[in-house]
Amino acid sequence: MLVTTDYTEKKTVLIATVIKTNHQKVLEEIYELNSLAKTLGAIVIKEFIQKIKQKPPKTLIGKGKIEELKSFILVNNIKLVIFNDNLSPSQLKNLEKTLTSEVVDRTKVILDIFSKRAKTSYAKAQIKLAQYKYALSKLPKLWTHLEKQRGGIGFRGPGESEIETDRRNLRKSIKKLKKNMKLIDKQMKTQRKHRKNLIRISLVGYTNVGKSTIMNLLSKAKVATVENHLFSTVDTTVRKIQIKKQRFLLSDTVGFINNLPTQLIDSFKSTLSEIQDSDLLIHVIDITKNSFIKHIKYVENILLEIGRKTNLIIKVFNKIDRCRELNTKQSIIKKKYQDIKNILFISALQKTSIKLLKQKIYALTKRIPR
Ligand SMILES: Nc1nc2c(ncn2[C@@H]2O[C@H](COP(=O)(O)OP(=O)(O)OP(=O)(O)O)[C@@H](O)[C@H]2O)c(=O)[nH]1
Ligand SMILES: [Mg+2]
Repeated sequence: MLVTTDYTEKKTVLIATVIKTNHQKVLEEIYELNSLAKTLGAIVIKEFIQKIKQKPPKTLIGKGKIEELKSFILVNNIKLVIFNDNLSPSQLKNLEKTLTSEVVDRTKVILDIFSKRAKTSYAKAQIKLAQYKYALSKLPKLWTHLEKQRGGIGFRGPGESEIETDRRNLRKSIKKLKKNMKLIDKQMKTQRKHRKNLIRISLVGYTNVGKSTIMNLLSKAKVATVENHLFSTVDTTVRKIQIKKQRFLLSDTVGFINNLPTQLIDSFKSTLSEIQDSDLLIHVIDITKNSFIKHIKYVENILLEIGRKTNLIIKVFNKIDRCRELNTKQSIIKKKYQDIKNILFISALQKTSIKLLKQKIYALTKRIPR
């Protein structure tokens, strides 16, 4: 039922649309999309950024650009087209037909990365749920793949009743998965009750900022995978750590990204309950990124959406070893954020100020009753 896309070594082009006001934002998004596509093994040949006044509904981009794309695809033997925009089922279908190439959107790419990275059965189930929901939202589109499988040209396509059967099956699968996940949720809640006397800390932040590196440093073990990729971590890892005589539970969670697919946020809510239940959050930020202030906002918005009971947050600006204009950035940060005593500048790679981080964690949580 689920159509998986094979990205490996496929010659790929990326397309993003821009309306007057969001040029910078789209540039950042397409840069990220490029990393995401490469993570999946695609060979990105070119990025197209198309200014539009109003999105033409049928193919998202205008006729002229479609023609340009078509010939580029033909000449360069492009096999995959990735859109930064979310595409409706009919846009997907029309674009694939016109461009004679496989077309996917940003949400699909993120879902595929998550599905590849998930290790635990719980994370796998969460991603499957998100994929089912995504498939449901694109349902008529799935049939173009089935048509191809059944011999392509000449096949008349599905009738309404077949699409309806497909829809029904998807809904059934979603219901079944949700039921299974509820059972696991219950078990996890019981486990958590046993660990109630420990202070809980979660590492949160944008993807690729160094959360897992810090997790490994604080837990003095190589428990978390560290990679220079977006979304290295999609499973939550929890470890006991000790600072002075106080014991804590530290969790490393999935990274966030701008426009994180809603299907994913929904199905990851249980994993993210580690964050909801935390007594202290360590918000890690990559200070080398120009858009780090925006990243802080995205993360704060997602935190608002999933809910958290604590107001205790340490903002940890990481990667100072690699940061150009560190002084300028530090003064911007100090001006912008009032709660200056809960801000730290560190390098997890060079272990700079890790001691300070530990002291801060200890000092902030000292008064939490256990
Ligand atoms: N230069 C520099 N690189 C760092 C530092 N901390 C982490 N990195 C690198 O940044 C990359 C991402 O680190 P991770 O710890 O995997 O980041 P993450 O936030 O867990 O990423 P996801 O799990 O993908 O969301 C890796 O290549 C790390 O080696 C640092 O202080 N300085
Ligand atoms: Mg990680």
